[in-house]
Amino acid sequence: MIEDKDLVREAPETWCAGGGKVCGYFNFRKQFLSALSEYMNKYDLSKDDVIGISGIGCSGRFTVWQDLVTVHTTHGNAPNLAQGVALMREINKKKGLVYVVSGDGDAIAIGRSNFENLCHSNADVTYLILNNGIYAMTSGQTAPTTGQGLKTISAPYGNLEEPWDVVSLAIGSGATFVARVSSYPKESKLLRGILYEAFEHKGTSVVEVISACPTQNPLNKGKNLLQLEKEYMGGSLDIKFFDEYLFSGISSNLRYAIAKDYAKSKLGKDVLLKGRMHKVEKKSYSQLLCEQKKNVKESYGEEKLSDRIKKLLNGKKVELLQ
Ligand SMILES: Cc1ncc(C[n+]2csc(CCOP(=O)(O)OP(=O)(O)O)c2C)c(N)n1
Ligand code: SF4
Ligand SMILES: [Mg+2]
Repeated sequence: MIEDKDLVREAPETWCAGGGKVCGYFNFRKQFLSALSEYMNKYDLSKDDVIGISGIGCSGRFTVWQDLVTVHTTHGNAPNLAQGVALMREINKKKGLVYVVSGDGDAIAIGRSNFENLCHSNADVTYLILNNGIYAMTSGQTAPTTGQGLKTISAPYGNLEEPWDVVSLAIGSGATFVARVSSYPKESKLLRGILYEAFEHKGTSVVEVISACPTQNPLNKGKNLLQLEKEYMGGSLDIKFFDEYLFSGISSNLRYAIAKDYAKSKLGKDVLLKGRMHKVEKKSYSQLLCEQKKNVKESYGEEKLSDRIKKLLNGKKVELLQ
């Protein structure tokens, strides 16, 4: 029986924890360990069956404290590494879990195309994005998730761009489980439940975790977690609110877009939707590849790949356009 504490690796603490500046990531870590230990016990997984991959940033430190098979990889490259690991595990029929923890900068700026490719492949990876709306580790530069107008050290007269919507991006790219939740203590039950569901989901699951950074985010500075939690709870709404009268007969990938539009036009203010937004069953690229490998053997026997291509070319030569 695995307990939460068994999954912790001793390493120096680097997240802000003093002087009223308590990082929102701590509660995420607590709920993550709790959901993961339950998941591992249910499926009888050992520590070698769980692969954790993270990028760079304060969020990237996450895997350093996990006593599992972990990789602290380069900025923006966690999704492609995870996709490759998931593919090999599918081919080798390994049981277990591949999870990624990325910051918003890591996932949506430098790693965005890798993130989209992962979602599109629907590889069996749980991708957790800690969104504090800022590049925290490097002192508070504008991130793709920073609010429009916010003054930061890299946009001193205000950020001109609208923030990227992580949920829309994940759904549009093909992820088959997508959710948004915060790491505020009042939402711990929702966070833990969604993490557990994401672990259970077969395919790419993306969970955006809204988190406070009272040290580097100008919107959070000078406020304690309780104040920030109150602001967040007042400005967010569970998508379930719309279930009764908006969603009968609507396909899962439209649910979030419709609810978002409705919330903006009917409730008259920007409400941040949270909860499970999207869930469908679909084969992953790796599953399709394994199936194809089997079928090719049955249909084409030992035919050489070069002979197959020659047949498809039907005597024509390939001309390279310059
Ligand atoms: C290739 C590369 N580019 C830039 C950096 C510098 N860098 C380190 S952390 C970071 C920002 C991290 O922001 P985010 O991913 O949101 O994580 P947070 O610190 O907010 O948790 C940047 C730009 C780097 N380490 N590697
Ligand atoms: S700088 Fe921000 S994100 Fe980084 S540890 Fe401190 S509070 Fe957390
Ligand atoms: Mg960040």
